[in-house]
Amino acid sequence: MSDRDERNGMRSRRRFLARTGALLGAIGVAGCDRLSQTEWFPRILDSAERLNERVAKLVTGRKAMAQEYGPADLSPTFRSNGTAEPDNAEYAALARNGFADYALDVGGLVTSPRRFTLAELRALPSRTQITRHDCVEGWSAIGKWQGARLSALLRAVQPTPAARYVVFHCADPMEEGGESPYYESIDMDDAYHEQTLLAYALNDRPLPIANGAPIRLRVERQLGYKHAKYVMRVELVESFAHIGQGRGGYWEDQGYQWYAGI
Ligand SMILES: Nc1nc2c(c(=O)[nH]1)N[C@H]1C(S)=C(S)[C@@H](COP(=O)(O)O)O[C@H]1N2
Ligand SMILES: [Mo]
Repeated sequence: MSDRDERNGMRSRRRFLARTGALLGAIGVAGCDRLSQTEWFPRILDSAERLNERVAKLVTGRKAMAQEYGPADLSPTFRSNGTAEPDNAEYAALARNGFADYALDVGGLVTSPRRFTLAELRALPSRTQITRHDCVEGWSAIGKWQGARLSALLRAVQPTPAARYVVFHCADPMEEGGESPYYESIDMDDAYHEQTLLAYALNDRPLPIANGAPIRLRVERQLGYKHAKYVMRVELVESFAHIGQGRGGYWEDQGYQWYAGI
């Protein structure tokens, strides 16, 4: 979306809010007693409620929380999907050493690019949440995730005003010969969302390799393929046209939607 589109969006949103206010105002002025005796009044109320719901979505939509569950809801096992172990010699060497030498590279459109060791990531403000993971292939699992809030990491590197997306570059090659590593991207709304984490623990244990060790993204309002595993590098960009085939993710390049909201 261009800035102009965004401004137009804001303007029509304001117009919509003004119209809704006028409608609710009219109901108030007319008085409830007489109105409630008419046959059409309940229907108006009903549609006002639907309008309110739409207004609420417009105002809070991208900040709304994904449902969280309790310990009793945890799936007995959290299955692995896609890559279960990256076919990458550099990654294998890190894994052999228990990821002691791992560092997450954060750069692109940021004021202070830097690398974060696992200890530094664990020291960032964190969050623990029990959520349901939904894969387009038709399975779900509930797991307990702990990780650094992506918002905290971003505050540390200070994205420039031009930054519009966060890109996650992964360790697993998706083609023979080490080509086309898995990657994903999200916009700034999801990047600053309270439940968006760089997770380092699953069900109170260090993240297993099968689930993306040492760091994987949790972006709870979206489908499974957005949750990049084996994240090695985070890049802030204005556009992802120059990355992969330009659609913002490995599966997006194969035709999946970029915004996979649930
Ligand atoms: N790097 C990487 N990330 C990935 C994938 C992958 O193959 N490689 N698969 C995606 C898909 S389709 C799903 S459903 C989830 C699976 O996460 P899990 O292995 O923890 O179940 O990871 C996503 N992230
Ligand atoms: Mo998936």
